[in-house]
Amino acid sequence: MNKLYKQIKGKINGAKSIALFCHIRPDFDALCSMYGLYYGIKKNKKVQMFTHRKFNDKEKAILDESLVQIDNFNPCDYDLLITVDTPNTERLGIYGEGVKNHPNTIKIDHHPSCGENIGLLQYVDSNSSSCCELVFKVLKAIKSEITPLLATILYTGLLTDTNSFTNLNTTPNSFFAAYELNLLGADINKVNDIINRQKPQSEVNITKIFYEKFKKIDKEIGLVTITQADLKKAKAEKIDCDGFSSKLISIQGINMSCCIIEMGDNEYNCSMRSRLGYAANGIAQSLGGGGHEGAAGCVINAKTIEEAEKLVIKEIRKYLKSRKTDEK
Ligand SMILES: [Mn+2]
Repeated sequence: MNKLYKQIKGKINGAKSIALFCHIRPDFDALCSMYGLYYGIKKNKKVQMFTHRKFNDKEKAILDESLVQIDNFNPCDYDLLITVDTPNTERLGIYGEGVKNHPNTIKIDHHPSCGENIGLLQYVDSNSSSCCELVFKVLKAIKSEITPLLATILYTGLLTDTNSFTNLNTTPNSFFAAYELNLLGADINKVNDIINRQKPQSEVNITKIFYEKFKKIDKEIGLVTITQADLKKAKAEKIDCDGFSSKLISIQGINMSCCIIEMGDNEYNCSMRSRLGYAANGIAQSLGGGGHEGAAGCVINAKTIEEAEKLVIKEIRKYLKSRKTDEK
């Protein structure tokens, strides 16, 4: 067994009580990495998962919400803390300080490091499609029993973080993990149905607005801005917009895409995608965020959504210009 897996195994076996964490505004990969780890290590231990918000219907269809706690985390109650899918303290939200000051922490993540690092022991592989793929590797290495339920959960993170195996992060390893999880009993039809075939009406409503507001800038930048008023009109929430930047990059001719969503308090969430050969993470980084080459994001503070849009477009243009100069 590789040394890192041995160290992780030692820490998990040596702990009696473990707390698990994922990032703020969690997506399926974050939640499923946490749940996957939970089911894989909970035997003969006290393991508690923590998150930041209640689950939506899709999440409830795959994950047992009664197992997770929101807030009321006391670091002294646990002798080991494990974070998944989270690159830094800030992304841990209200749990950041507690994790930062704990003497025994493990980080399992697939994001390139940015911001204030976490985890005294780190298993980070930014070439991995999803954090679930890494959790699967860890569970196999420490010889956890992978039940069909656990396989289904890990498969969900793999499917969603690769956007059904279409994102640039999809590798032979992701297909191989999917193959193995399927053999272990992952209910891939159920997951596919929940993820790809059960769009709520709210998402349909906001998607109509999304296509109305789609703008093509400089022939190759796809941009949409969604305001709180748009969400209200569609009776939708931010989560209904989760696939928007991927939709933008699926449009012919678009090389860089960006979806900006008004969060309130002069805060704008900006999610970016890039076509093969283009990188979104440098742009996100220059705006205080981060992510992967093909998928990145940041939060922008601006007075208006127009101002946020201008800031993002400026950075994208700067990047595209430098890219053209590099090509010459
Ligand atoms: Mn992820």
